[in-house]
Amino acid sequence: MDHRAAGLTDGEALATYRWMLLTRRLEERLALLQRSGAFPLALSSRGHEAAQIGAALAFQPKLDWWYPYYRDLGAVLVAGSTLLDLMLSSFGKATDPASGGRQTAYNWGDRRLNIVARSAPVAVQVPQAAGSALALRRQGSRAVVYCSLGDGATSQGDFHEGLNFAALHRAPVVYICQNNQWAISVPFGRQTAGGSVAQRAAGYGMPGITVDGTDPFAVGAAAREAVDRARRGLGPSLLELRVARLDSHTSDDDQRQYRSQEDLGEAAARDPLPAARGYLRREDLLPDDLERQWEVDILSELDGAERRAREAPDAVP
Ligand SMILES: Cc1ncc(C[n+]2csc(CCOP(=O)(O)OP(=O)(O)O)c2C)c(N)n1
Repeated sequence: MDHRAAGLTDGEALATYRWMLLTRRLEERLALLQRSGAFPLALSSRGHEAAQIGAALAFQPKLDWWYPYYRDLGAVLVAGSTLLDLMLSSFGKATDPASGGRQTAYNWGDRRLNIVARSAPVAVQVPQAAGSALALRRQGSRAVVYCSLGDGATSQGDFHEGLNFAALHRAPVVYICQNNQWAISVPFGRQTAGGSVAQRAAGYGMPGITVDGTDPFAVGAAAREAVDRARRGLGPSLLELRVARLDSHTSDDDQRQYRSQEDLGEAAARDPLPAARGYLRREDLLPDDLERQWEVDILSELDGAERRAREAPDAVP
């Protein structure tokens, strides 16, 4: 989608891509660190960046509340987590803002930023986000709640209970389903009746919208509308962002065991990074030197964060 049609200035379009690039480079560093034995788990967000950044930028950090799921690296960055915060969490250090290194990595949380740590069962955050949203409204807050989940999580009872409760009470929450077509090794078609997540919203009387999750500007436009609706007291929405999962479920998984070469090739072709970059280049918005400078800056930020995280005290046993 043309970024102007999505209501963004040239500067905002560039900033969107800068966030996507930061997310990608951080993900790559965490994967490398895991492979080198620095910590046990890495969980890839590659392929989801446009969805995460496009959606998260529609919210107001520090005012709004966040229930991100484990793949939502880009959203926690936009919410205000620093590279150091996220490294501390992956390294399991005592100063990790989520849990002092006690929680499994990728279950991020930060009291300072209204990011609520979820627990491991998928979809538990859906009713929690509904409850928080209702509480915020009763306190007279203008805050809206961001709650993300995968497509597999929509098979859980919590998903349906949460949507029902949120809609019934007009809770100011936006549900962001990042549909990558896989729940570990189970394809979408083998666990989701009806073929659509978004359509399920109709049963609860809330808007349900399907968006190309590889287009950050289309996602942003849909998310801003949903946030605005929630802020005006009109209740929750469900966005289904269709994305491609480029990597295995986690660093403990090998997707070549259950995905065909053809499927992997189709996913790779839907990588949102080169698509967004190509768009900005065609629009003459992303000069070579700016891109080079960003890469240099991000590399140095990552090096600094990694060094400080390595030096930080370990979690207390
Ligand atoms: C209730 C529950 N069942 C099973 C699991 C194991 N599990 C962890 S992640 C996952 C896949 C979820 O897939 P999806 O919601 O599509 O998100 P994705 O990882 O694809 O982004 C499963 C089955 C779990 N954490 N909780």
